[in-house]
Amino acid sequence: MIRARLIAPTLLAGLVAGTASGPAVAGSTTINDPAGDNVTYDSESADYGDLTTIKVRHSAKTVKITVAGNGGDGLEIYLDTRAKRSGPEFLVSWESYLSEVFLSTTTGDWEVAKANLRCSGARLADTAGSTTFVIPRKCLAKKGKKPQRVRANAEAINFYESVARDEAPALHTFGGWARTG
Ligand SMILES: [Ca+2]
Repeated sequence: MIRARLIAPTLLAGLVAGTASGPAVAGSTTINDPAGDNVTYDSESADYGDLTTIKVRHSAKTVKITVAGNGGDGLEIYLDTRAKRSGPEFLVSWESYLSEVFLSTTTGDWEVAKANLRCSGARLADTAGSTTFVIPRKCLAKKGKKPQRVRANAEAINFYESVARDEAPALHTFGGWARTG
């Protein structure tokens, strides 16, 4: 069960979102983000909240997002499912000290629109060195129609400062599309 939670809006919300075109559509796509481009504070280790690889796999029933690197306090994964609408449609969020995965809808400027979406089957699959979010494709449907393609932006979040430590591939920018295989 997805729990209600208010999510702090990311900073720098005024920037224009999205990319005009992306790489070829495929059942899976990978975002490669440089190591060492994260922001750390005080005594945190150098790799705290440093994202390196985000893989999106789009199958008949689920969208799986696997994040490699260091998630730090937690992660926010923005999902774009409609190319014609500005910004993402959904936000998948997770805090490192909780086990729940939260799903929200988003506005065109990357803010939470409706939190606490009911999404039976949304879960976290934690494996060594990476974190995988499993989102049933039906939860991403619009008027009963499941998305034909999905692309993602990932942020490692500093919850205390409400800022991103690292963004992949870049601030308010999506990776390539992953069409259902
Ligand atoms: Ca990085």
